[in-house]
Amino acid sequence: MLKKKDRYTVAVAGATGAVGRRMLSILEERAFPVGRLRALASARSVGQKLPFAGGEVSVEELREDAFEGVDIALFSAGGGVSQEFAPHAVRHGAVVIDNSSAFRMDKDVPLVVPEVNPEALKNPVTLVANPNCSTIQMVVALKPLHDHYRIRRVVVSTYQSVSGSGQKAIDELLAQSRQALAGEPLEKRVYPHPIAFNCLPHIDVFLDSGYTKEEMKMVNETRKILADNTIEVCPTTVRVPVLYAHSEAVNVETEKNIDAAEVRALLARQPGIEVVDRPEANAYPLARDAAGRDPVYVGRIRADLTRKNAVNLWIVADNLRKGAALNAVQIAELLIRRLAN
Ligand code: NAP
Ligand code: 12T
Repeated sequence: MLKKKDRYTVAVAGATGAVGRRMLSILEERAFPVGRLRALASARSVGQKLPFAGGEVSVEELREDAFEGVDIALFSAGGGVSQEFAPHAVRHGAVVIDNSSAFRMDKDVPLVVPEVNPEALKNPVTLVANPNCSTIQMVVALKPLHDHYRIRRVVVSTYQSVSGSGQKAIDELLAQSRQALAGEPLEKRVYPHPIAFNCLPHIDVFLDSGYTKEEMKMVNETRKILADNTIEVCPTTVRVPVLYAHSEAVNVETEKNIDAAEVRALLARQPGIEVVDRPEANAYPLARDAAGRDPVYVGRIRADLTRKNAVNLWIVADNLRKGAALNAVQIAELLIRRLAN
């Protein structure tokens, strides 16, 4: 169980990855009270140096005994690694904040977005799940609308950047873009089709229903986080040739009458949200602007001309930050703040 301390020993499992590297830099940026930082990855990376807190940390192998003395373990090395090693971290007394989909829908595991459902984090807790990136940025914007107008149905299409599938996918988009411009054949490793100059309506694996697992995460996680199984979510998730930040076109249908100007004012007051919505100045949220930043950006807020109780939104956030590493660090902050009170 996590005990109050001045400084905590923090382990990052998957520290060399696209998300793990940001976990390190965000712990540093936000001055999280880290005593010792243990950067864990596969045997391939042992001894690699990662920048942290003005110096560097040396990568150690993720092993069963790597969690001795660890207070907080941030996992971001894939579902299989979490399934195998999270129990060892817990056995050593660490609180695990897991970024994979392995435990998110377990009944006893809190699935937390600090601006949305901090009350789900009840002490004592041993494992907390970080939601899916596309779900996180959507629920940050949906929560105030649900509180004010009671959401009945959400129809969402995503435009997801390649960094969501890790460093290899970032390398693949860059390599294929160069190959395409040079008139060379496009080499595929990560995705089943070229991602350069293309859009793939396929994220994670297909299920028997015809939906992908990524789409069903948006359905199930949204309901769990908003604690309301009556909300209908109808998703299409699409990979686009963007490096960083996911965009989403979202249609929200509510029980009460909803008004776009009121929604704009309501969202502008929310912590964690920045409204960018001045069409007359061509100002709307853009992936290139959201990359490297913390807020969830919302714009194109407008009435649904075909429905009385519905609005359309365009929601953009950095998937590696709010969609993954930042949200995980915010959960850790919430945990230690609870201890301090
Ligand atoms: P990535 O860039 O491919 O990095 C993967 C990391 O996991 C690397 O540090 C890698 O270490 C480590 N790793 C892989 N296999 C391992 C093993 N058997 N033992 C120890 N370490 C191992 O991927 P990423 O984008 O950072 O994503 C990592 C995971 O985070 C994903 O699989 C997913 O579960 C989760 N994720 C969640 C969200 C979200 O929606 N919240 C978003 C993105 C990712 P080496 O460098 O040594 O190979
Ligand atoms: N397949 O954590 O490929 O559930 O963008 C996040 C991102 C799974 C997850 C992706 C994925 C997750 C992706």
